Amino acid sequence: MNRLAHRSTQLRQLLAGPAIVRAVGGHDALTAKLAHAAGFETMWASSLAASASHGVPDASLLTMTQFLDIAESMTQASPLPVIADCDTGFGDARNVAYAVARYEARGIAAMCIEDKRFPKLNSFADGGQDLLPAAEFAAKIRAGKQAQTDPAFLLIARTEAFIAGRDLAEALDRAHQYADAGADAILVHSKSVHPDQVLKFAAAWDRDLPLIAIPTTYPQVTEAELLAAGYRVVIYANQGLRATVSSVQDMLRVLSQAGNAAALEERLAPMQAVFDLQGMPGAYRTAP
Ligand code: SPV
Ligand code: MG
Repeated sequence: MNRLAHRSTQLRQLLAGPAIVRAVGGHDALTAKLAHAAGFETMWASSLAASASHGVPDASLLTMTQFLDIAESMTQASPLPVIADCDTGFGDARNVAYAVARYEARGIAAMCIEDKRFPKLNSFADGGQDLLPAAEFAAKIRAGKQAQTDPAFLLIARTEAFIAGRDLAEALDRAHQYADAGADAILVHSKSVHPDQVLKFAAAWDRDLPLIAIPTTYPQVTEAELLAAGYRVVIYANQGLRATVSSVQDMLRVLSQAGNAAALEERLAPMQAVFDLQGMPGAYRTAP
């Protein structure tokens, strides 16, 4: 078995352990290496980050192949299992089945698909949050699960019920249907500024499937609180991307004003750190 084939098993082992599993969002191999070095257990191959890195809206514009290449490069670059954010699954149930086969073959640990209509818009954008009928999305989950050959591969069902303004009863009903269809975990997304929605969901959740939260708009919630409520995975989906934007913006503004690069030097990673991250062979090292 090649080394990538163990990633889904690794993720299942993490899910079976006592601690909450932390995933950090990213869009490239370098981020995966930084996440690993910072101590995270898994990576989230974020559609927002991938789209932003291409300078386009997170609106189902990139192709499956582009997302797959990114998730694979993250998988290759670090020992972490990668959970691939696959938006709506790139089409209908047949597209999901095809994607599962492709992602599994490239060593990605898990795919996550969401119950919005294609083309989707990022969950925090106004409009474009139409949901697929639950039965139609459940059929996508079933098709994906039938397509996998590695029994450890995970297909995560993400409900956008709260994002679309639906109530707790609908979110739970959808999650139950997706669990019945064979989903390996349920991601409950919320854009509330309080964690109440996701905490109430967990309090009412009565299945043995792991729950996943993305605390972007309710960052005050702690990992301990989520774990106590019943969440098994927390995804810090966009903090790395936003850190990149703010720090590159600040640095380049200073550089553009300064007339030379000395003003930045103390605040920059040394070349040696870059070489270390990319695994530059010693013979080529000429870093100052
Ligand atoms: C992503 O990181 O692409 C996500 C999370 O799907 S969110 O941006 O909150 O929709
Ligand atoms: Mg996304």
